[in-house]
Amino acid sequence: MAVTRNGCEGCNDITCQSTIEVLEKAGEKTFTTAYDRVKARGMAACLFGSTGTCCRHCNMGPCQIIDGVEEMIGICGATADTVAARHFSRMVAAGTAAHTDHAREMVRGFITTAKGEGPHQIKDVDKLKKLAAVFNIVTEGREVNDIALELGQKALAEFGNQENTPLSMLKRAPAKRQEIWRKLGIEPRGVDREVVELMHRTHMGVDQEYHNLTMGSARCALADGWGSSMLSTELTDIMFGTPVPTRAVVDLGVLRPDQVNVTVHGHEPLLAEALCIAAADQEMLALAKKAGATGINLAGVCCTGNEILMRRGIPVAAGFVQQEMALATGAIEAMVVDVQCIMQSVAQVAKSFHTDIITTNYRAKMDGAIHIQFDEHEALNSAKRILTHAIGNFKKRGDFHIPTKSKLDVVVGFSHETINHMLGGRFRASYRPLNDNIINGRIRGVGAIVGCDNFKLSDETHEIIARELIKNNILVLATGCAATSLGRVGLLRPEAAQFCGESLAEVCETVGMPPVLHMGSCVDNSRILIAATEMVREGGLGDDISDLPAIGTAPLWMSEKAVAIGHYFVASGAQVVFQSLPVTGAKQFSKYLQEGIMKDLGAHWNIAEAPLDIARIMIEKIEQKRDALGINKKRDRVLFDMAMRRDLGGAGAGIGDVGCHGKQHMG
Ligand code: NFS
Ligand code: SF4
Repeated sequence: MAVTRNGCEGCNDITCQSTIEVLEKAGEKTFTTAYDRVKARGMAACLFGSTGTCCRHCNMGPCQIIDGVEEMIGICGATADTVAARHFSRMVAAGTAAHTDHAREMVRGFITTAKGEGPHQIKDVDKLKKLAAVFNIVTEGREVNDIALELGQKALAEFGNQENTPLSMLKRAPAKRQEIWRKLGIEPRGVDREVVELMHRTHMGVDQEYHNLTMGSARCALADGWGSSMLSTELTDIMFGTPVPTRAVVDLGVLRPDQVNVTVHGHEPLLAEALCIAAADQEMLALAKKAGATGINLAGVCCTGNEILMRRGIPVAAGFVQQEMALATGAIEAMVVDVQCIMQSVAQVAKSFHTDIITTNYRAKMDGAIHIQFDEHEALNSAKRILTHAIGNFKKRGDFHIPTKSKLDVVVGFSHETINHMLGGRFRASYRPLNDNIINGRIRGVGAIVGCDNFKLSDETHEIIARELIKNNILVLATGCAATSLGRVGLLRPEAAQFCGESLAEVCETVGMPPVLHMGSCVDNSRILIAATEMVREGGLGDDISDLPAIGTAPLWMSEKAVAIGHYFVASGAQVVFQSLPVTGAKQFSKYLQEGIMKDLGAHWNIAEAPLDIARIMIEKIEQKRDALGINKKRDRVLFDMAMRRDLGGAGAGIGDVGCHGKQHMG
């Protein structure tokens, strides 16, 4: 297969060096990849589908609707706006359902841990107590596990709440935002209920008013952001530790030629954490040695990778688009998967090698894979069973090629607590210095680059946007596969300060932090909600999230989860920019999402195609917010004097001070 710098036959503008290297070495490959399939499909993505006006919600259809053409509305009379709004809402419902089912598993695992069953402990007692207070749980004089059990049970009850009472976590939002939700009647109640209600409202013949549907989906999305995702993040932190800055490595080069390579792919960290413990187990290591390997190398793929990267410094081998490439190295003994973002094609690619795909969750099985059910009560035994299987494959490994040029250092682990300490100092953790730096203009604002990568656009997209933002002195927060791809191009290192505008570079260099802060997996976007709320609370930047000079983008989104995230950001007052959204065939609904919704929620969706256009919109919006706050007055450039350095560094808290781990590999 011919491969060039800018792509290869059958590939869609690949620029990722490790992908190019793997495909080159694969020679006359016996498998096909998504790049081949994109090429085979050509540009023939369905017109109606991609603009949101195809409806198949009942058996009188499918109906293809053309906005403005009388005879081209649905058989039932549904208009383009109704159909596109329904479709949008169902994406929000599906995305929320995915985060919710994930969160429920985490809560169940948390309860198991609180009961003292299973291999995990309550690690972050401070955070446990803070969250307990949100749920009105008395903590004084009580055993840690006792508090945790009550918290777990109350959290679980939030999923099935049937009363008209709002979710407990909503009260963490700025008061003004809570008032907006109350007035609009969109405070989410039970998390499951919001998903069910939205599925009902989008059934044939129910909600047929795009504005009402958009508000219904805002309620559902908020149940995700401030409900299930936030619960998952917080309880996972309490159980496995709140991330602190940690050095690690990313990209396919993290696979080891001499070790049993096991990749963990999917989303729920319960399984991944158990595998981490099992991979360090003497019995497992002895087994690996007996098979001729020097150890067991765990590496992450997709968001579960981000979870163990953030907390344990376990390397991430691949993001979403590289999952087939990881297998194509021929160096992986087993790819262990649970739920979400696992392409069915991995089973087909694995067949060309000695690799086994091991499914572990009864919800997610796959033809051609081996199933070993993960049991949270038997977590360690399940993990050992999986590893034993992987070790058994080591001797069968044939020709393999691990990219040599690609293995990049990153510093990850920027929870909102860490940002607090890093900028505020160990003894007076606060968002004050961040706010001050935004007010004085050294940092113009905050841009979040989140979500997936996909095969539709160049894989340089995240990098182009991030570079443009930091060049313009905008601090970047990243999560999910976007964060992995930014790590692959070296932007998650303190050294990347050299690509920043002068004033952001000064801040990064003083604190010793990268200009792109990795905040975790996709459910960890809830950390951004809390960080934004803290900034509001700190003062000087308005009194609602919608006042902040901050904006998010998911330029390469592919999953419905990303739409739920986008909508909970908007419903929380933060603008977002997406690359395409299947709503544009419905004129009024599309205009409402991109303009009119501003009146209701103080934020709106933006749609832009080219990466630089996305960055331009983000910069413009941030500057508009600065104008509105009155902090864009012209001022003389302030030189960075020692007092300011002390101010920024707080009590000398740099990355190292906050507790940087140096762990890179297990085994
Ligand atoms: Ni988020 Fe994670 Fe990646 Fe997208 Fe998929 S792994 S939850 S959905 S593709 S970032
Ligand atoms: Fe067509 Fe209406 Fe049925 Fe949708 S619900 S498929 S628009 S008839």
